[in-house]
Amino acid sequence: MTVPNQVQRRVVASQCPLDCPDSCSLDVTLEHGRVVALEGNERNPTTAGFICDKVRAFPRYLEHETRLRHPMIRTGAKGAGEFRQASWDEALERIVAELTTARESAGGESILPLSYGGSNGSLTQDTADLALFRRLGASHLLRTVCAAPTGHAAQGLYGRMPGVAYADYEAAELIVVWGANSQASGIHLVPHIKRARARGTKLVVVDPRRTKLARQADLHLAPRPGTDLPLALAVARWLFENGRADVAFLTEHAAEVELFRERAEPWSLVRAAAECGLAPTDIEAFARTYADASPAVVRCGWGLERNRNGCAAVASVLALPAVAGKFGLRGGGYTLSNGAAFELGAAVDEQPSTTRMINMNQVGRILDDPPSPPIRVLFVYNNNPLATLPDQERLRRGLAREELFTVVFDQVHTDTVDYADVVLPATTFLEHAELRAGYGSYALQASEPVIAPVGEARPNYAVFGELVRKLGLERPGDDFEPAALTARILAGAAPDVRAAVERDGIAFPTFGTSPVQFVDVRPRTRDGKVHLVPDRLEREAAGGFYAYRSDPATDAHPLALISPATKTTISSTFGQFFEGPMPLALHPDDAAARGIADGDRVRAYNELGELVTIAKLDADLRPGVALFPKGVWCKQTENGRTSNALVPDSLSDVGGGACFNDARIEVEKLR
Ligand SMILES: Nc1nc2c(c(=O)[nH]1)N[C@H]1C(S)=C(S)[C@@H](COP(=O)(O)OP(=O)(O)OC[C@H]3O[C@@H](n4cnc5c(=O)[nH]c(N)nc54)[C@H](O)[C@@H]3O)O[C@H]1N2
Ligand SMILES: Nc1nc2c(c(=O)[nH]1)N[C@H]1C(S)=C(S)[C@@H](COP(=O)(O)OP(=O)(O)OC[C@H]3O[C@@H](n4cnc5c(=O)[nH]c(N)nc54)[C@H](O)[C@@H]3O)O[C@H]1N2
Ligand code: SF4
Ligand SMILES: [Mo]
Repeated sequence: MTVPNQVQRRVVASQCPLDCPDSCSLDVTLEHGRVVALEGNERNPTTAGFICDKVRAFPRYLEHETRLRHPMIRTGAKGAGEFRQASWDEALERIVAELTTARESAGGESILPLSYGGSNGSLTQDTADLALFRRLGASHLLRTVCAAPTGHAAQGLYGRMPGVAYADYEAAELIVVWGANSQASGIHLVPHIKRARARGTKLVVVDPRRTKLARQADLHLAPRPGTDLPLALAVARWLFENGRADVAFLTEHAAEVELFRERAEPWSLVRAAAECGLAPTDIEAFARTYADASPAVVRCGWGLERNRNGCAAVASVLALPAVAGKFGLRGGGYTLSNGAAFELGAAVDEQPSTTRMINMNQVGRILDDPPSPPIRVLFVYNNNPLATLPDQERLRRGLAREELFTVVFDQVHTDTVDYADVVLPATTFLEHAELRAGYGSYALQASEPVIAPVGEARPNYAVFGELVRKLGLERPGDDFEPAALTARILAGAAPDVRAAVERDGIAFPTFGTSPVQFVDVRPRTRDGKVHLVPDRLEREAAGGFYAYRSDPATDAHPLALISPATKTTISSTFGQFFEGPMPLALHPDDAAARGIADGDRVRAYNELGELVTIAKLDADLRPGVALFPKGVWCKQTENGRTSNALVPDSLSDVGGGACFNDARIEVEKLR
């Protein structure tokens, strides 16, 4: 018997692939084929049944007015955001024609794909897109907007050895959270820190502002942004000088120990303290607490990489557990990214790129002051550059160039979409298949689409696959369907991992989910040792690795602007939900010195641009530091600019990383 109006309700499994270390496993509730709720489940133990509020509200994102539902073609001026609806055929034909003309007239390097893919797994980035752009001979994009400095440091010192699992923080006697804001950007570590604290574990936080965790810490060091390098080297020097270095461990497991000691030598407590704006006694207290505690673990975040010293700063922090001999015990060592926990095969079989390399942090410069050949076709996907890349003014000028043909392939109508010539609508992770390894939690998960695409949205693998065919670039054996891509990726995995993904949709690394460093996992460097001054980094760093570059502040622009993550967005994803002006946070002393009160309209500026918004006084900031978070959409500020209008396109010491927190500004009150 059928019951009239009975709600067809079912719960299906999925995973969250957003750019967050936790990689939650999800239960998605469907009613009549529509998503009505997302919850965390226990399949991925890290999720432990709870997820963040932003993804819990994902049904709103799926159907929001900003969602792109159809291909579109520009009708208004560049940047005006005026389009007419088009068919997929018309949009793709136009793209094919532009790609063909660019390639024939100026060579493949006049084409630039622009993607980061932090919120994408192994099926929606570096599959059909990689095949397309390699076969076109397009310029090669260096994906450096995030994690390039940390990646180089982690690779150089430890060969990206997997880190301490969140749950094992409960075994630590000391937890150091360094340049990470766990309450916002990786929430599943927080309950373990709480439980550890309840049984007496000490907590040290290193952050230029008093975060929620810093407020609870036994010791909060608030260095000036970009000075973690002298701070960590001073701690290393103190360990060596005071007989607290683990000589036996270093002799057996580390290389370039003496050279590293020499690099730390200039940084006495007093000199480092002056550079960092800290008390020498606080640095010493930290060094002593760290030396005394066992097990001791460092959660190293990404806040310390986003500056001129980024790579060496991260390396100097990662060197501490080796110098102090903190490995070999559960709850001892460090955590950074666990993104290399699984060995996986390549989704597509393409030759390495030999074309010119373009650093994504300098795309504005490349478009605005074109090299030869200039970029004629810019293809943006998995990225919202106008909101998230440095030197926003320059990028805006570059995107406005009439002779540039820009495709933006996105799920929603972002700031960047306004500058597109052709817009393509993309599916979300609930509408396409995905395979994703967490970079915090130890899980590799596969998910199937759980709903039909919204409007005419299509997955990346389908659209790029079709472009390959339409351009006549197919090769025998091409198959960009999710099943074939997944099979090729899993062919490179350990047999147990492959079997578990195929059977259960989730797999854990061969070493399990709670490895003890130097017991269950070891450095994956060529000789299995920790390299304290890795050759490659030494060669790449001007002036040698660990050379310190001083603060870029000037008398005209004395305040350091930092732009960390917020709880309500993932980079700029979900930015459309933000209501009301995002304030610029200032320390009360800095505000008072400028006659600025809470709620005043202010102008933050430097030689690159300006940001007009309201001021918020925040005594949790270090004096001299201002904050305007990442992820804000240009559309939502009074003058259509975000922190990135003030961020230089300079690069970190090694790895070509973005220097978001090297923005130096002045702020004035507006009437
Ligand atoms: N909710 C949410 N979660 C996220 C993201 C998000 O946007 N929202 N983004 C994801 C991504 S892409 C990333 S890369 C990670 C980033 O997550 P985190 O590693 O937490 O990085 P940030 O948010 O950039 O900054 C973290 C902290 O570093 C501090 N900081 C700034 N400059 C310095 C410095 O020079 N030294 C030190 N010691 N600290 C400094 C900031 O005040 C901030 O509290 O989070 C991921 N998770
Ligand atoms: N000022 C300042 N700026 C920053 C930072 C900072 O600290 N300060 N942090 C930086 C960091 S850590 C990061 S990681 C970057 C991230 O910057 P972005 O890479 O730009 O990340 P998002 O803003 O999340 O934008 C990703 C876009 O891809 C789209 N997308 C998602 N999935 C798909 C898909 O399957 N197909 C297609 N076609 N599109 C898809 C989303 O809708 C979204 O618009 O931002 C950086 N920007
Ligand atoms: S964004 Fe992070 S915390 Fe939120 S559901 Fe996704 S993985 Fe979990
Ligand atoms: Mo990031």
